[in-house]
Amino acid sequence: AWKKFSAKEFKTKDQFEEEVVRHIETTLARSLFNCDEAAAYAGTALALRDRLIIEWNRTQQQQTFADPKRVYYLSLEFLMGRALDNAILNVGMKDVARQGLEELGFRMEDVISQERDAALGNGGLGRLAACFLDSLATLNYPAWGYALRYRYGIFRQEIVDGYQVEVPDYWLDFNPWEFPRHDVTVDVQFYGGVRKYMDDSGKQVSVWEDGEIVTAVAYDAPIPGYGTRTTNNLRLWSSKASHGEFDFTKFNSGEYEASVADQQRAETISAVLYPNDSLDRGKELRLKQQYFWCAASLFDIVRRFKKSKKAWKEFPNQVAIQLNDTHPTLAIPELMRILLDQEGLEWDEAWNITQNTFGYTNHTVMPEALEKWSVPLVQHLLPRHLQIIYDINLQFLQYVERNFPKEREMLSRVSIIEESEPKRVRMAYLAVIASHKVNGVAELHSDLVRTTIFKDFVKIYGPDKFTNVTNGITPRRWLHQANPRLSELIASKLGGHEFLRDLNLLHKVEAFVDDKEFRKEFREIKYANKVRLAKYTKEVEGITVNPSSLFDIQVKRIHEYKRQQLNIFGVIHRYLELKDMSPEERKKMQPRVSFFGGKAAPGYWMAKMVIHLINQVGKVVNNDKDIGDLLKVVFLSDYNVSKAEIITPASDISEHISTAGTEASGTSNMKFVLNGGLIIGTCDGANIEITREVGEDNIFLFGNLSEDVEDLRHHHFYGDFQLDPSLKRVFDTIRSGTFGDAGPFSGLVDSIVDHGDYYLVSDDFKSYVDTQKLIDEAYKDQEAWLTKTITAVSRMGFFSSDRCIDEYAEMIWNVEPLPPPKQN
Ligand code: 26Q
Repeated sequence: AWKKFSAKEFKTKDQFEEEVVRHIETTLARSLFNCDEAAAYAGTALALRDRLIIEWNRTQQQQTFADPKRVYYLSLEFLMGRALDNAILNVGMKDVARQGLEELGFRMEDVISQERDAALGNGGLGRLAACFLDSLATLNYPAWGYALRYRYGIFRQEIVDGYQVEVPDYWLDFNPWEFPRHDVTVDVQFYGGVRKYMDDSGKQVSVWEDGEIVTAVAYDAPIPGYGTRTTNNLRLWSSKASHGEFDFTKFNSGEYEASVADQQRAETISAVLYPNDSLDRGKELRLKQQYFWCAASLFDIVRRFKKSKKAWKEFPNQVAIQLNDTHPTLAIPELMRILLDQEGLEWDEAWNITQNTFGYTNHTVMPEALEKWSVPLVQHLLPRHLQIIYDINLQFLQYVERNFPKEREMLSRVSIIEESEPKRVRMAYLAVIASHKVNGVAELHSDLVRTTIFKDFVKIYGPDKFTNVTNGITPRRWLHQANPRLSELIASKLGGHEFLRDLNLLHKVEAFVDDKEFRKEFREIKYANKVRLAKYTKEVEGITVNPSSLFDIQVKRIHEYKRQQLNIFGVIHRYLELKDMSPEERKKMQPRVSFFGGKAAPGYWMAKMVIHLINQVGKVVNNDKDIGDLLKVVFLSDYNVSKAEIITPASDISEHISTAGTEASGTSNMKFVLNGGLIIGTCDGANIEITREVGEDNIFLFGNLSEDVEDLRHHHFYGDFQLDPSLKRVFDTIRSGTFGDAGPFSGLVDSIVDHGDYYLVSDDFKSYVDTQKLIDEAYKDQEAWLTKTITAVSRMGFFSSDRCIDEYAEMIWNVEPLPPPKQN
């Protein structure tokens, strides 16, 4: 039905070609005679962009005119990946573009792969934000994303001698998707001091003055929805020196160097994405980034609200702001500052507005990963905000004291200010106190949010403030784009692509689970996707793998809690068992390829040693003549969104094996199953809900449960534990130098043997290895395996980010879709 929205479409391939050529010749000033793939990409992107802009403008005008309640999604990360493929799909031009490019002498896939990823994120949290934008537009919600325009995205990972090397990712050379708005700027203040005085009416007024000013410039990117004309906006702020008086003074008086230095210092704020997906404690520049972005975004939101000339009490009826983790928590004291100091509202009214405006999404319950900023740093950088935070805290603690007079020990526990040396601001507590809803990202995680880190707050506010919205993924990118053949197969059986807008329709696929023809095609598609990954592996990593092997994949950021070490120790164990066998025994074994991929934070030593161990094991195993195809180990370097689109459809098994209770949700688990792969996983995060949906027979669960973790750690602490004997043998092998110098690996081994095995690798080792054996057995029955995968795919409808966004809209934001007007 969406085909009829012709405004975004080219009528014919000739018209499309014409536009591509016109852009290459004029916009790019290039001759068609030396038109390479890069030029073809640029021309295609520009031609398509013209179509997007029409609907983008239309949508924004419609939103301005109708002035509905809008959603603002504040996220320091949007891991968008490539835009062209998605844009082609969403304007409904796949066939036209393919044919047109072919006539010009190009394969569409090659042209699409010319684009650099927009890699403005670390991992799950950033990719979730990108999926949410796709769903918000697809469902016609009036919504904006706000982030920073980093000049450098997440670093590129190279592997040199088996070690990770970080290379800067300068991605802006040619970015046709962004539109600088040099007329949309905000001046943001830092440092300075607060002056208080009484105004004529005797009211106390605070003025924040004498600070340094940095200017934020808006860069906008269109976010087209699928099967709709709605095209939303992602606004990225770039920092530059303000054109205030004193930089000019310097320049005029001949201090060119000092003037340029000031300029560079200002530009540094939005220069680089922090590549740490847990914490960079105490970095002043990170706090500056957070405030710069919050202040610019809030100014923009308030400016838009004020245009409507509504009373301030209407603000929460016009504006919903979602905080993606605590990174944007400064938006809270910033809104309070605007309302109190600039708009002259009374505290209670300002507080009411603030609480009803914000929602906060938590993504971790690991205490060491919760953001805390030192009070002296906040005092120095944001003196007025610190006062407001103290005032919020005072009001809150008085409320607690009044309502829980017998629980005075609770006060220091729930205080926003941690009484450490130095004192620190607990950002998560501030976010909880100032939001009307707090949500976790999977059921288990939301339970843990309520019973562990925010337990006291559940008591204070009641349970209704805390809720769950299980994460989801967009089926447009993670099914249709990544796996076009599977998407078309499903479309052919379901009579169209409607399932891409309503993923629950997938349940109809289950009717074909015994259909011979369907099964054959489904199997062929999986095989073709494995061949594609094998080809990529050969070309890029130089390793030959047999696509008939069982493909076992673990791709995600490298973290101790995600336990890639458990996986690689399991691989070593498998290698040792294979070595023990006679050639006859080996012949009965299931060939397997273990793929790994993921970046380590640059300062995270343990994670880097895990990468090194994987590469060293690969070197030995892949060249062992006894082993041959029975086991290969591949580290896929520089894992990112566009590589995930190749990797995800190629798994037979993917690994989601975090220590129970540590992975808030996980989202790649959903992607793999949706693409016809099964999971080996712990009872953690969304694995639990995936199990409920697909059925226990269609997933391989292992390991200790979340409720047992505390006890097990206790046993370790009192030295009351036995290292798993198979794991001990793995460690002995590592120590003997089988995988090269054992020195670098001592930390990995010692953390388990001597330092309490915090992530319970030893406790789960046997269960893990046994489950991998079960998988080998199950895989031998290819028919039964196929049935499992088809069944699982058909039951994945729940995990669409569309479902997720509808839940946020109803439970947290209270916003309605604004459908585009019908075209005549
Ligand atoms: C914080 C302060 C300073 C520097 C960096 C950071 C920082 C940056 C990124 C902290 C955390 C992150 C990213 C966290 C993240 O990706 N969490 C994941 O979120 C997913 C979406 O909800 C979940 O599926 C994953 O379980 C969760 O780990």
